[in-house]
Amino acid sequence: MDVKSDIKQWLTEHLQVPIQEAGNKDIYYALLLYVKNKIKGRTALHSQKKVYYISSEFLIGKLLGNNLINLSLYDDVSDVLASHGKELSEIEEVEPEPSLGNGGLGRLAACFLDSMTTLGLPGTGISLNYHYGLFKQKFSNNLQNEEPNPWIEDTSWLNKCDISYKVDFDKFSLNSVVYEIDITGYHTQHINKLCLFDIGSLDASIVHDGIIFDKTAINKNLTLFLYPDDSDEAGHLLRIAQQYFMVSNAASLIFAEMEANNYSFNDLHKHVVIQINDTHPTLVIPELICRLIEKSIVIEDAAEIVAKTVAYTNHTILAEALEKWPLKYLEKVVPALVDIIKYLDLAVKRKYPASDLAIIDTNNFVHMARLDIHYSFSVNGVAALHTDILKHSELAAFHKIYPTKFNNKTNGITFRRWLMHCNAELTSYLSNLIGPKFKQDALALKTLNTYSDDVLVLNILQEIKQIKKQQFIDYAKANYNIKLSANSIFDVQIKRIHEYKRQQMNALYIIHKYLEIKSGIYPKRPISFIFGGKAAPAYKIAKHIIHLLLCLQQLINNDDKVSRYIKILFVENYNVGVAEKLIPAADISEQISLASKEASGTGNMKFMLNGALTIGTMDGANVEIAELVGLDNIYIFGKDSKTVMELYQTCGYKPLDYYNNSNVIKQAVDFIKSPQLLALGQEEKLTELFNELINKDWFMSLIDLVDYIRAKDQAFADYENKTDWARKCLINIAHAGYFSSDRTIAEYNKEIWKLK
Ligand code: 26V
Repeated sequence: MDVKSDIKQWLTEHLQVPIQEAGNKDIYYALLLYVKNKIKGRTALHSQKKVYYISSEFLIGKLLGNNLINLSLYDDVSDVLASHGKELSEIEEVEPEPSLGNGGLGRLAACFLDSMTTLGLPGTGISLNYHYGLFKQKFSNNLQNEEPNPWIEDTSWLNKCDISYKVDFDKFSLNSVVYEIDITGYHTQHINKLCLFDIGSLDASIVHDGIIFDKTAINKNLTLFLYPDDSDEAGHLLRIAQQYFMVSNAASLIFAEMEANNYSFNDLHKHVVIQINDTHPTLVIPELICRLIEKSIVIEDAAEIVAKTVAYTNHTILAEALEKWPLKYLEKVVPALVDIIKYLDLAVKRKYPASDLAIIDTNNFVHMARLDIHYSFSVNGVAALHTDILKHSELAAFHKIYPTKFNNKTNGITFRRWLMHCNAELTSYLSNLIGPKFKQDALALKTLNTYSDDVLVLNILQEIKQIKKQQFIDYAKANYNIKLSANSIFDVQIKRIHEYKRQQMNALYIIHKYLEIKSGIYPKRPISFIFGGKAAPAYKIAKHIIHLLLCLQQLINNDDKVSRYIKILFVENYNVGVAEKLIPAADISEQISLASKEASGTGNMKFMLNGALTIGTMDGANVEIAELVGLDNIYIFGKDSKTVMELYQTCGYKPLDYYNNSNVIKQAVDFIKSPQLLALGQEEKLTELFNELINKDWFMSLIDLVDYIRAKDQAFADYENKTDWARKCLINIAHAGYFSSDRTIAEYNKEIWKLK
């Protein structure tokens, strides 16, 4: 039977009514089962050595479209549905998005699974099955509120397994329940698995008033939320319990697979490599040592074997994100590991007495990253600049004693999701123009360069951008009740809300434009400023920034005169699905972190691939983007990382000086406390943000503001020369191939994992 008939037959059999009469949700379930059935016979990749990618987050996004693409079924399913008056894209909409991640770290893990499978590398992802995910962001009164984000339905991609492991905590044990999600690769026959550990005794009814719950009831709450509030001791203990539960299960799984293959535990490192994604899975190190000791291996040898098995990826240099746990908390949750950690610490101290290398510091805090570095064989950063900063500044003391452990693996993104799925129009056009090779080998996009002076090609690229913009305009109208102009420039900043990412600096630019318009200076063309992102529930200033942006949104969008020129849209509950709609529609990609602070960024890569131009600092992977496309095709501004790091060292930055010495800065900052905004927002919050900016401004928004205004105004002026602008877009697309996660994963394998 041909594929279309097969699809049609399946749908007919699995729907209660004719296809044209069926509801979208029913069609979605039928397609989900169809895909699952197609995958059923597929076996997991297998070889002598396997990678276990342990991560507290896997931001996998909706899976239907992605799986259909990987299985080469997308077009056929789409055609069958269309012939019955149904749109596949509308069916995809009803899939709930798994809420298993927070930001770039989790999305990277998801891209990596896709690439591992596509490249035929055996790997298992390991994490937890958080029922309520991170949280759902709701806006009211111009504030972020948090609600549970339930995403698991009875029919879903999760497959319950019949294995269970016992996890011993100090005073009780929990038996795990294991769910697997099959990970397909692009045009490959094998699959990999994402293994999500859960508890059977979860009790979601303990959650009340948003995301509040009894943090001490570990047997009921362990897998409720990702990153539950840890501002008190009970929260800390819960976080440790989550991390321990994840790695203890990982160890059980790994040992079970070792045993099933009859491998000797002395050879663990020959068959297993564990990539730990940031410090959250660090406890896997003492846990594995503990398990090897139970197999009668002496602790010295066990520690050596584990260090040859574990590789650590660092994703941040921000001090507050580098985890350290009070030893006494670990004693309360996992006392069995404390003796091992103390042993590992002593062994380090004997060899390297310097206090900044110690795992346990003089205040009895356990530094997870230090544990990772001492007891792993590889430490990698995620972009060239980031790795450089790790080696020569943040982790210089470690680099000195372990020079060969350090290496760089510049992040990447899967082009299946971030081009082929989210931008079928561009994919199809590129495929016709330069041939389909780029779908397997992203570097083949370079061929596009030969068309950089072809006006016809440049025009079509602009037409595609307009189509994607119109699609987003329709979506925004339907979902946010806002009318954006197709004639406006889409200037987009979507990412977690954090001071170092400097959404506040973007807000100051918007205020600057608002004041200009009020004084009679108008932009040549309307601009749509689009934001998306969540603030950590306990992160006060980040929430103040959201408050400011929402107040500005209300002020500007309701001002008939101003809103003809500028509008703001802050999308509620930003997630992977929204990113897939917004990125192809963007003209300008905001990558404006304070130089040295953004380890890599991956949104920057997604935007360039979809023909948006970057406004950015010389930070993270922006540096590599700038090198690839050349300075004519990116808008770089601001102080560089060296200058910034010197300013930190010398305490040389005084925001008040910048505020007092520039009218432009002063007027923009003062507006935060203007009567217009105070009428819409809370005085206390806006004042706190104002004071923070002029007195502290830890991430130096004011030092870069004037240059930022220059770069943005330049970009907006350049946009008016449509052909030149389209050429810049083309050059960005043509150079995006380097940022395929297939390249990144091939490097991980060649230089770290060595699987085959
Ligand atoms: C740390 C912590 C520590 C306290 C509890 C909550 C929490 C949540 C996440 C993290 C890790 C933050 C690190 C992170 O997300 N890094 C991002 O990693 C991306 C992928 O490598 C990279 O592109 C971004 O630049 C980097 O910010």
